[in-house]
Formats: sequence, C-alpha cells, structure tokens
Amino acid sequence: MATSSDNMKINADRLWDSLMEMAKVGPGVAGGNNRQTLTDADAEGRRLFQKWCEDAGMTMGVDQMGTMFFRREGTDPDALPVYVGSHLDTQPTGGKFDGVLGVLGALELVRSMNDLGIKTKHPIVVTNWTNEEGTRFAPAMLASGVFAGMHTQDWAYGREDAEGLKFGDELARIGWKGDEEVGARKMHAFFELHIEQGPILEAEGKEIGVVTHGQGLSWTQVTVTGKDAHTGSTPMPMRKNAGLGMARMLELVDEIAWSHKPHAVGAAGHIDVYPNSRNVIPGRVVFTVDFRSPQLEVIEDMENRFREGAQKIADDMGLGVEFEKVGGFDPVEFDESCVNAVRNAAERLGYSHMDLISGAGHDACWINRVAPTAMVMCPCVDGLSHNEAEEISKEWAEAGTNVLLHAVLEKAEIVE
Ligand code: HGY
Ligand code: MN
Ligand code: MN
Repeated sequence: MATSSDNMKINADRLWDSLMEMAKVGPGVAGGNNRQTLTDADAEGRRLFQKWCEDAGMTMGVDQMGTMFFRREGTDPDALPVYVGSHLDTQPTGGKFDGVLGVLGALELVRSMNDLGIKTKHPIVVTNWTNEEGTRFAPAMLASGVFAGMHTQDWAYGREDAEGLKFGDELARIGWKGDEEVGARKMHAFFELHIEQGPILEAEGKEIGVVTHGQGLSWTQVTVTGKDAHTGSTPMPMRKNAGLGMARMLELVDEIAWSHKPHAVGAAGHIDVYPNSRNVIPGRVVFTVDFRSPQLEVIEDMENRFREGAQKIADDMGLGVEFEKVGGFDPVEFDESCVNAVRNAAERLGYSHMDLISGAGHDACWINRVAPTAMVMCPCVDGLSHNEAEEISKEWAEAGTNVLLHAVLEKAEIVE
C-alpha cells in the first residue's frame, strides 16, 4: 500500500551499506577507490550493480558505449521514462562517493518505491554512464557525450589510454559492449544526485544544493619539444629544456585563471615527462590544461591568452609547442521545471538548501542537451573530492537521496 507522498523516505542504512559494499570493489591505497573505467575492477562493480538492480525487479539494457540502463515499469508503458543515475567509474585516487552516490542513490530510490508500494505513470530507468571521469580515456563524460550526439561512437572507440589500449577494445574485453544504439533512448527527464566536490554547501550549512547551472570546461593537451641532453655536461646556454618551458606555461595558466577571479579556475592535472630520467634534460613533455568558468567568454579568453603566451614562451626558448583540444563543454543552464522539482522536494522535506552552480562536470551536463535535466547535490567534508579521503555523512546521503526520490516522483507522477 503506497504511503502518502509527503512522508516517503528512503532507507538510509541500506543505502549506506550498499555504498560501503561497492567501495570494496577496486579499493585504493588510502581508503578510497581506484575503479577506473573498463578495468577488471569496473567490470566487477558493474556485475555487483547489475545483481542489485535485478534483485530489485528491474530489467537491464546496455548500449554500445557500455552504459547500463535498469527499467522499473510504470503503469503507462508508452510514457517516456524518467532516467536517474550517474557513474561508477572513479579517479585513480578517487573517493567512495563521487558518482557512486548518484548511481546507488537511484537504486535506493527504486528499492524504497518497491517497499512503499509506489506505482508511477512513467517508467523509471536507473543509469550507470560509462567513463564519466575521462582519466584513462579522455575526455570526461565520454559515453553521455556520445549519447547526446557530441562525439561520434567511432571517435570514442578510438580513444587511447597511456598504454595505447583503445576504448572500444577494452569495452569488448570486459564484456560490457552492449547492442543498443547509443542515444536511441528518449527521456521524459533525467536527474543526477552528486556530492558537491566543493566547499560551498558545508560552509553555508546547507544540506541540499539545487543545481541551476554547471560551469563550462576546456581541456587543451599541450606537447612541448626540446632536446634530451645530459643534465651534468650540457652548458646552460645550450639547453632545450622542455620541462622548464612547461613550468613557465603552468605559471601562465595560474596567472590567467587568477585574472578572472573569483569564479574562473585553471590547472594541469595530467603531466607526462619524457624520458623522465634523473640525469636527462626533458626533451618532451605532454600536459593537459584544465580551464573552467561559468561564463563561455571567460573560457574562450583563457584558452586564447594561454595559446598566445605559451607559443611566445616556446619561441623565446627555442622549443616546439603543439596544442590539441581534447575535451570541453559550454556552461550549462539546467531545465527550469526539473530544477523546481528539486527545490520543491527540498522544501517539502524541510531540508536547508541553496541554489548552486556545479564546479565539476557531470553526465547531466551533456544529457541536458537532449532531455529536461537537473541535479541534486549534497555537501562533502571540507569540499574535498578526487582524493581518497573524500567523505560525506550518512545524513547528507540520506537528504540528497530523499530529495532525489521526491523530485523524480514529481516528474514520474505517482498513480494512486
Ligand atoms: O572533470 C570533472 O569535472 C568530472 O569530475 N569528471
Ligand atoms: Mn562525478
Ligand atoms: Mn569525478
């Protein structure tokens, strides 16, 4: 028998147990996770998630990018489903909650609907998007990007990791290359629950972030070429030090981002030095510049100033430099009716909340281009993420998932 909608709540203990169980798959070295996309650990996590979803009575579909869809029937089989989910893949030194909370929160939403005997007009589809992180295979949000028509599937299949392995081959190797056409599924709406990955909600003492926008992202891969040479016997004036060139370019990235304070950010998280030998002057370095801002014109300004400045640094030092845009998306404004469903849920449930711009990128940022989309955020301790020490409280997980439940039900329409 369905309960009245206002006091519907999820089972926080069961959610937390599932989060801790999934955290055992692809453990990190410092209490977090290293469950990178298309690794054996990813495959193990997928199988565990599949078992849980099928135990909850859902039926699975998998598309040609490996994205997993689990369907709970509605009373109107022709009604477009409400999709809800996130990603199970992690950073190499990832936390237990980035992405995972959104996937297992969606599963908990269905488990609770089953317990409460809730029926909806629209079907519900719980989703695990492949390769959100973009660490092993750039760019980030790769599968949701193909789903939204931003990348071709062939281009995605050809993306290579540091060992030269191809995305398409690795997807087949782990046995998760599905048969569904990517993007063929049509959505009534999409919701994603995610930890904030920043300090604002905790600092403001808010339990829920109502995400109205997502900042844009630009990834430029830079290759600087100099000349390998002996660090001892090569006189300073003769050196072509690609490592030094990179250092000056990274200083420029920081300066450009600060010039657009307080919202713009810039850094390089990926850096490869060749030959990376203690007594060889680096002849080649490859690094990726990550610029972000809520304003597209700021992103474009940062990109342009960096390329000009880096080219001048290289010219002055007698180095070569090449630029390749390897990822990016424009700032996102989420769907007003879905955002209102999130805000209504937080208010109805009595959670403190505030509007928020997402600092990180998410699958929702691409899906927003093909379906009405919104995000729910909960705080994380010290705003820390992409770090094995990432932590949230069970209460924050519970609040976020309760709001997700009520927002999804507003769109899926409860049938008494
Ligand atoms: O890069 C991002 O913002 C996301 O965590 N993949
Ligand atoms: Mn994430
Ligand atoms: Mn992440």
